Amino acid sequence: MLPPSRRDFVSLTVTDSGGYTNGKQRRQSCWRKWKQLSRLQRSLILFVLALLLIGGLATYPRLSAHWGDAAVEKNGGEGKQPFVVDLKNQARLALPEPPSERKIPHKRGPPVLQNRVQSKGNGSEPQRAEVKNVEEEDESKKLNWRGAVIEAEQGTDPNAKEKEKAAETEKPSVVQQETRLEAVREAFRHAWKGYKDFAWGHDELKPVSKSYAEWFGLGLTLIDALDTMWILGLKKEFQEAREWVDKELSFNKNVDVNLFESTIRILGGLLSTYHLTGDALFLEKAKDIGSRLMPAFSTPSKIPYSDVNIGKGTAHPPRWTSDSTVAEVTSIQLEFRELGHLTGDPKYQAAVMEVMRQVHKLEGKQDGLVPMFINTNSGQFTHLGIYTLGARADSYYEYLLKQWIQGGKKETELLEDYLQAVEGVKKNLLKKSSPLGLTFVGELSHGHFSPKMDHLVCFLPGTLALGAHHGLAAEHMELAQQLMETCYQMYTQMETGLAPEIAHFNMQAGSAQDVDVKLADRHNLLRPETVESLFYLYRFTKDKKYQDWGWEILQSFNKYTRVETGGYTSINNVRDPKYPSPRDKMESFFLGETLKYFYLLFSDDPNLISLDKYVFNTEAHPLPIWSQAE
Ligand code: DMJ
Repeated sequence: MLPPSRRDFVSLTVTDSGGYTNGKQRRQSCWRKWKQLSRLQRSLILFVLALLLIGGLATYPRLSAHWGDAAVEKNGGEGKQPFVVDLKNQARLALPEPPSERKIPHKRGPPVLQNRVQSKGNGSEPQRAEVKNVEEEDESKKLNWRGAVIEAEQGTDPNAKEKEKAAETEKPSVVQQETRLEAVREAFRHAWKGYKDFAWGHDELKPVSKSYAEWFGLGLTLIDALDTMWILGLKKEFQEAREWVDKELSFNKNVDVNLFESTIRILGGLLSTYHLTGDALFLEKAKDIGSRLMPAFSTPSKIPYSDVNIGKGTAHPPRWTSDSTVAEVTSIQLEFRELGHLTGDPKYQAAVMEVMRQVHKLEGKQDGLVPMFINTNSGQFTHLGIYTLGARADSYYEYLLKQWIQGGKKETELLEDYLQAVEGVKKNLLKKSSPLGLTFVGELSHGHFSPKMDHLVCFLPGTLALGAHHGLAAEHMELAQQLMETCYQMYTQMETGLAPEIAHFNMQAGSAQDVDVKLADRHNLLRPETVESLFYLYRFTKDKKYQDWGWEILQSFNKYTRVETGGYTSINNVRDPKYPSPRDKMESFFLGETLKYFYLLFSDDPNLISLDKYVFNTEAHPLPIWSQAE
């Protein structure tokens, strides 16, 4: 037994580490000393050792990690597991394991977009924000936050993030664009079904009576629609129509045709289809009809007659007059100039430019505005004193600008006449309506202003915008935008959402609405002018409101003019949604122009008939702009 004083204390003898001792001896003396301790002392020592051991084990991983981290940094820090690299950043450790679809974003945009769009509204926004922050941080460090190795393509596109963001905002509009384009294709197919079933090879479909009408007997609708089918990508329909042109179309017919209408629809349609397809069949047909129309120019004044018999080679004015319409004789130039260009035969260009030369010099204009008639004997304007941008004068103004563009902007007389006419419109025909203060184009009759505006005038916003695009005054674009709003209001203020043929604008303060329509003017012929201008305005401004306005108009056409068994019909009354009164006629320009312009309006592709390469004739057939060198 030990004395009590020694039982209460643990005594450890520390040997002098500097002195040499034999190990065996030391073990023996330790053991002896241990044996000399009381049981209580030994228990206390064992307890303390056990505590030290447990504490040491508990801190081992942190120490191990720390050592590991030190080793990583020494080796450059790449290719390691994230928990090792990110020990200093506890936020990273807090991130959940990313779902597998999140591993896609660096590879492909759209699938990620979908995930993100879908996750909207699921209450997952905060988590998305957290992930995004970490991704951004990692990008700067060129280290994938997931610890995976970044693939070469992922790491080398410095704009990947911007592209992904842009794609995210574009996505809804891409879907919307395709929906609208498909709606136009569907409308075309529906119209074409009616034409095919009931009017194949004839001029116009009568969709209600399921029959057809002839005007020239030349398959007018089919030819007018050729390039529309090409642009809309309707290959099967186009092939069927080409087959008909190849096998059935003959201009060797004893038939009177209107020079202007057959030039803009048939010659224009064939030339444009030739340019778009490169198919020589259409050029051959264009040459054939072009040469057969030439007798119209054999008049005392060289101002052409309105009608030609393409089988007999004779021409004449209408039975009741020797006058021709000014718009008609001055809106055939783009087509004959292009025919001359393609054939190398100067007679085509010479004939139509002689008309322009004479009209340029004529007396009887008011500030560049032309009367509506011109005499084929004297070559003088007749019925002086009435000035309009509507029927019988409209496309004169359009073709001044477009010939200048077609010819590479060198023919200064055409430009001068156009610019003077725009000033003439501003000075004499522009007024504001009530209550909305819409800018509209009225008419002048022997010095009296009339607030009457044809739907035909709605070509003007598009033409003004085209001129501004080709370098004319920016104020032309401002006027274009004002007039575009007016043409849109001509639709929205009607009960059917469709414009009348002629509108009268209220100018007295306090009027209930801007647009009034006379009983005789309430018809809608499926005309294209407003949609045409919407197309130009959208192309040049990229303001989506123009597409939305066009979309509304297409809905209205579908609601009130679509005939169940196929085709669309013009209607008598745009103010009666209960009974718009079908007229049982689908004009060829509905397929040639209206649906084509809808399609181009809804497309966001500026190269789909680039307005720097093509100029549209007045029937919406694109013809090439000649290069500057020509
Ligand atoms: C088309 O034949 C042409 O757009 C022409 O310039 C005017 N009339 C119809 C369409 O409204």
